[in-house]
Amino acid sequence: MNLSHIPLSTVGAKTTCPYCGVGCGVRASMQTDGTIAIAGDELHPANKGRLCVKGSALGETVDLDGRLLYPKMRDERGDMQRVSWDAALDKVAGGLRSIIDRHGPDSVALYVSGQLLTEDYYIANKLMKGYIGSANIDTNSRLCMSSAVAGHKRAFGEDLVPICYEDLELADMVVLVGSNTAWCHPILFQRIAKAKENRPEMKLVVIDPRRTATCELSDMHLPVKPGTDVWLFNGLMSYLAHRGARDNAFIDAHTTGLGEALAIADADCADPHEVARICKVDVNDLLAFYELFANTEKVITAFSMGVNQSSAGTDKVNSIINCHLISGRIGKPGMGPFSITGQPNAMGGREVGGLANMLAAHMDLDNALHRDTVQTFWGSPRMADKPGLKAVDLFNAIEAGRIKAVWIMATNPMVSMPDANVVRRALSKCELVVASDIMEKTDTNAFAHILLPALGWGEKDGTVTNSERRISRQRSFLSAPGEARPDWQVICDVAGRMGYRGFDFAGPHAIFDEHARLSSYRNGPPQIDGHSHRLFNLDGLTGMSKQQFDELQPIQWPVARPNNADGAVTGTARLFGNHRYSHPDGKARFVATPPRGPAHLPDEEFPLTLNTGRVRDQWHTMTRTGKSARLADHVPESFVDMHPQDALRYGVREGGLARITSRWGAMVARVQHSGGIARGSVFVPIHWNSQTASDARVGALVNPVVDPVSGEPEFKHTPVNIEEFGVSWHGFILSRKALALDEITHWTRIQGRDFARYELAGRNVIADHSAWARTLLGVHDIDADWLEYEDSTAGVYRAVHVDNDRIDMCIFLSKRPDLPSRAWLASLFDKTQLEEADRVGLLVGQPIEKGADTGPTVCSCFGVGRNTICSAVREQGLKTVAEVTSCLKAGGNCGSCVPEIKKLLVETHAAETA
Ligand SMILES: Nc1nc2c(c(=O)[nH]1)N[C@H]1C(S)=C(S)[C@@H](COP(=O)(O)OP(=O)(O)OC[C@H]3O[C@@H](n4cnc5c(=O)[nH]c(N)nc54)[C@H](O)[C@@H]3O)O[C@H]1N2
Ligand SMILES: Nc1nc2c(c(=O)[nH]1)N[C@H]1C(S)=C(S)[C@@H](COP(=O)(O)OP(=O)(O)OC[C@H]3O[C@@H](n4cnc5c(=O)[nH]c(N)nc54)[C@H](O)[C@@H]3O)O[C@H]1N2
Ligand code: SF4
Ligand SMILES: [Mo]
Repeated sequence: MNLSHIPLSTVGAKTTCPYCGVGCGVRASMQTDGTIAIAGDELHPANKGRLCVKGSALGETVDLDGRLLYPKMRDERGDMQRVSWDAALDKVAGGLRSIIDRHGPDSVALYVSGQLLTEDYYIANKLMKGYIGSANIDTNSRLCMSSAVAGHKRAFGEDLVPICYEDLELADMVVLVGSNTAWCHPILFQRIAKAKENRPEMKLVVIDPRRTATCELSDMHLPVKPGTDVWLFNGLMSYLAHRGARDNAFIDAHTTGLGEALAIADADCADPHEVARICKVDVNDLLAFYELFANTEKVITAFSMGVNQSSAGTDKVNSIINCHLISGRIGKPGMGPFSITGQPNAMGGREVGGLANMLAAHMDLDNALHRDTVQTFWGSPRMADKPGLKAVDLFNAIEAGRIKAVWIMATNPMVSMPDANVVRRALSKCELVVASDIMEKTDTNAFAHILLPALGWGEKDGTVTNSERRISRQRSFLSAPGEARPDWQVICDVAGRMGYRGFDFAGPHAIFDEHARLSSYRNGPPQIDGHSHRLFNLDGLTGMSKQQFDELQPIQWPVARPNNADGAVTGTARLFGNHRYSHPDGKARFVATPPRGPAHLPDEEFPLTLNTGRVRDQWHTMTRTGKSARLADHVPESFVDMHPQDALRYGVREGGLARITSRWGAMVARVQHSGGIARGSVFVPIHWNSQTASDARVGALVNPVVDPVSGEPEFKHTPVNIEEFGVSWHGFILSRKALALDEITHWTRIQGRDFARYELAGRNVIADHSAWARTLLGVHDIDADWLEYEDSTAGVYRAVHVDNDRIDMCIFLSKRPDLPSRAWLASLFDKTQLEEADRVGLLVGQPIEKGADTGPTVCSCFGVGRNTICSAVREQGLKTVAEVTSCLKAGGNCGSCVPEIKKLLVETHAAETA
């Protein structure tokens, strides 16, 4: 690990995890060997000391390998050259200015991210909307939370999340809709699991077309047909309305719109049998769910991407909220709808108005009073007066030449956008592409004219807001590497060079102060002239000194100004306790949600539905998690998960490669049968891209159709076809030195502890294996310690290069994908000296010693493999996860693998009794 040129600024810090929206508190401290120890912060209310495996591995991802450390600019030959900050900033500011002068403010755009800090985000939004005077700033949150935002605004009049995490523990029933919480929000899931352990009568229901790890602890799993959630929740609303579960007093006093919404729900969904047929779930299960919901007062319906990422995403959100409104289950402890946010600062971005259709501080672009409020507060020369382009339209506009400059910050659209090849075409012809990133080589950076190095986690300093509206500090504990700078500062410098005033800030604390002051500016009862009422209000956090900001403890907004003697501010755990919503009449709205399915259904040409999502140990496009060997093992390669009968039907085989195609693009992945997927659907993870694999960018296939209200793309339902990806050989390499494998038909690079692993497959015929392997690995010395074995009839070839008795590289090739265990071979790289038995094993292709093959990793924290767990279960008769943990440690740290251990226990016992 290359940590050497990070001068360590302090001994460590209390900070916040930069991954998911749970927003766990982290303690980072320096070790004497220069590495960083990571632990959960016991005092942080979100996680109370726990961390999931991604959080625990943070110390392995802050090295400088691959970092973008200096500004760079493309020269005439197309090569990136290091330049000074002055040159880069002049070029960005000059480029934007000249394009604006020629084509107007709407010809430039910013595309930003929920992984920016609130302070960065605030500045980006201010520059674009108040100074450039265009609302062409959108964010990857469009791909993520925008349906939830739109649903909240329709129902509550403002983007408000009513509940707090503690409510999940107080609930008697938690419904998880389109959320693989066990893998994507592991600490929240553990809090739910713990509550259920304490109160086994608490019910957990999962609504997801796939049987995910989250289902392992649930009481009920409804495997809905993809895209049918609105039918299911309309059916629930109708059931609640007619089975005595409606709260008429609440409805009459605090809501409007029930009549129309209920009429729509009743029209198509009053008959549970019909709903069950459409949703393809067992009608008894559906009725059991409806009954349970009707009879449980304290119920939380938590949802994430299976709901939001749909062409009916906003209606899905409102169909859920409708059920809480009709039963009056909102605004009290232990109940309410709950949008689980994805990114660490998805919420902060919404607070500063980082979406193209929002303003700042929860004000709206299409509201003249709001525009005046913000412009007056900023004292800005102009103000965008119409919504800007949303992500998909924004990249289309770049392709069409209407937008001529784009500045991309902390997001990787070449991988994460739907129909991602549009991004390639758009960026290739865009006059000015600026990218701010922490890494040098990403699929998006390949198209940039100017690269600006940003400070990353551990170096940058500011605030983020988690799913429960809790603002926490991310604190720096590493000083800036190379010439990297915080994003806010770079934007301010560009703004200054464009001639704008209003961007002089002494630091993040000063920006936060301005943001907090804006939130309370003219924010009062609407009866006061010129005021509007917004619940988002940080009045109590205004006027903090730098020291107070540095010491800020996690706090949930709204934060009122203290009226107590000691001046201590307190946040707000729950909203709507007073049943006042942000619509002008103070009431919540039922929204009619006529059900509709995915925009495009499978047909003859594209007969399967592609669902995409996340795996447990990787984060998005892998620029950070991809660096950790511990995180690489759980799911090393991209895959396409499908039903075995579909595999038979489409001529693909488990373990083999398949090519998946849609109307928009194609990719290659390895076929897998997890057992959790229904016929007709396939699932592919979103993480792999051109930096980590030859052809695994699933975004290229995804239908770019969007929800008409939110503009969020339909990432979960694209019609696709699948066929065998024929190759003549399979293989892999483990190597201490990096290799360039562009010539190979199919490859994936996987980070190992002290080596890189490459999974390979080729279409070429290898005439002379030995010569071919030596050339590929660069072992030309005929005296090298080079062991090899060949069985040409079986098409099997193995070679090992040993250097000073240590294994240096090995290559295994075979006609079939049944190659030796990588886990066992990887363990040989830890040895300073190979033993004779190892050398024999290497040539035989399996360990000589019993138990040496631990199998694929299940517990990443302690590196415990599947084989180890299964044999311990068998040999020692282990019955529970706790017994497995006490025997092998597996599952005893972050707990992310507990659902999988549970599954292994069931499978192993089933195999034994069979
Ligand atoms: N490990 C890990 N954790 C992460 C991230 C990561 O990259 N890796 N990213 C973070 C971010 S930004 C986000 S947004 C969250 C996402 O967190 P989640 O939303 O939990 O994750 P996904 O895997 O995208 O999708 C959730 C589930 O939706 C299901 N689904 C698909 N279609 C439908 C449908 O029509 N109806 C229903 N009910 N369900 C459906 C999928 O089968 C999938 O299991 O995770 C955050 N946490
Ligand atoms: N098919 C499919 N596609 C999807 C989804 C899906 O479910 N299916 N989910 C969507 C969702 S919910 C999301 S949130 C997106 C996520 O997609 P992206 O935002 O594109 O993915 P990341 O890999 O998180 O990209 C973050 C980039 O910022 C860089 N970075 C990290 N820290 C900093 C920093 O402090 N400053 C700067 N300037 N750069 C930094 C990283 O190196 C990386 O290049 O993907 C979306 N795309
Ligand atoms: S659950 Fe894991 S990834 Fe999410 S914030 Fe906590 S430690 Fe980070
Ligand atoms: Mo997300």
